[in-house]
Amino acid sequence: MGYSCFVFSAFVMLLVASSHGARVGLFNNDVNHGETFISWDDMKVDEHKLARVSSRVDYNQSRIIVVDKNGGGDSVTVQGAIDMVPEGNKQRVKIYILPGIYREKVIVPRCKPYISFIGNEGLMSNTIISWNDKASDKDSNGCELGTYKSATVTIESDYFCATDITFENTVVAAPGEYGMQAVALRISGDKAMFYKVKVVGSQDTLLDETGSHYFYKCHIQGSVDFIFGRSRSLYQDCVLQSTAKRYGAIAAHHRDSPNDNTGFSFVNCIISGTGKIYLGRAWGNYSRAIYSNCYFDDIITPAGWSDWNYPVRQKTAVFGEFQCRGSGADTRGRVPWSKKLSYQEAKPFLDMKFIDGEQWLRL
Ligand SMILES: *[C@@H]1O[C@H](CO)[C@@H](O)[C@H](O)[C@H]1NC(C)=O
Ligand SMILES: CC(=O)N[C@H]1CO[C@H](CO)[C@@H](O)[C@@H]1O
Repeated sequence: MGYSCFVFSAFVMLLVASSHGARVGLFNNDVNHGETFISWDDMKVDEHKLARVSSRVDYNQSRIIVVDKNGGGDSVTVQGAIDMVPEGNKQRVKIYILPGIYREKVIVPRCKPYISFIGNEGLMSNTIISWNDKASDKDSNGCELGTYKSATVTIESDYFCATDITFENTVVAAPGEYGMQAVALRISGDKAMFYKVKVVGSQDTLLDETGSHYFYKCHIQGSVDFIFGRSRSLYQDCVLQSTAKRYGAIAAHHRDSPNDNTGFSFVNCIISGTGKIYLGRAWGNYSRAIYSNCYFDDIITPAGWSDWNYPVRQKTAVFGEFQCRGSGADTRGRVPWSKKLSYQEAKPFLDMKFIDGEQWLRL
């Protein structure tokens, strides 16, 4: 990773030096504000400042890079904007993406922290990053991509945030069909926030891979295991939209030890669409998923939870519901090894403390 990052950024430096000489000065990394947290300012741009290229700095000296597919900004692609950010970046860089469908695969490498993606305020469907790779597609060497590399947008760096934008993978999986896993968003960086972001796919939509993440007022759509990975994440006030035909599942959380602090906590979310679907499937012995104060449409399979055909996991998986409502929330048909939580049991999962938010979120 380090090597490819180095080579890549050396190439970018050349590119920047030749075609954007005047803008190199925008990235004076001498100043480190030490802002090791994410705030609302990081998800806003002062649009008045955008008119003059020479002063594209924003609140707290954040840099702004404008992406306009029609050529009116600093880059016509999202990846082009990321390429302008220096390796080892130490300050917030806001990538402001004008409305349109950006058909590209995007990677924010590990060595570029503090990046924001910002779309049109209040209009998350206007700015769309879209691609259509699936697990069984081949790379240039003829090897199958696999699920992880199918992602349309991959975020490897820490302190990433995004708002008012859609991440999409347009592959539609038919149940049981080989190699149809198709990730729209893959997040492996630590400490990330997604606010009013839409993630649209079918099988394996959102790879919530590793780290602590906060999804607030997001819309996540898919059919099978459409939120999966090893992260510790809070999904608050989100809509989880199932497009499953007969069978599907929302959360496939992967946890191998009772000592891992990871898990998916869904708080005050709405689950709707088509089904029937499982609330979760046990990927790993200690898989953990909790739904609290959520509304479930009549699309939840009565058993609620699956052991992934490993009955041994019934003893150790941590699957719980707390005060959910709606016709899908009737727990009478649930597998006996899932839990109906008391307030005391649910409490650690109910707010940002679950993700140590007080250490890295200032909202
Ligand atoms: C899961 O539990 C089973 C039964 O205890 C054990 O054999 C297996 O090694 C465990 N898997 C992992 C990854 O720890
Ligand atoms: C994130 C951050 O540091 N925000 C600060 C930006 O500057 C304003 C004042 O101009 C502060 O109020 C914010 O806290």
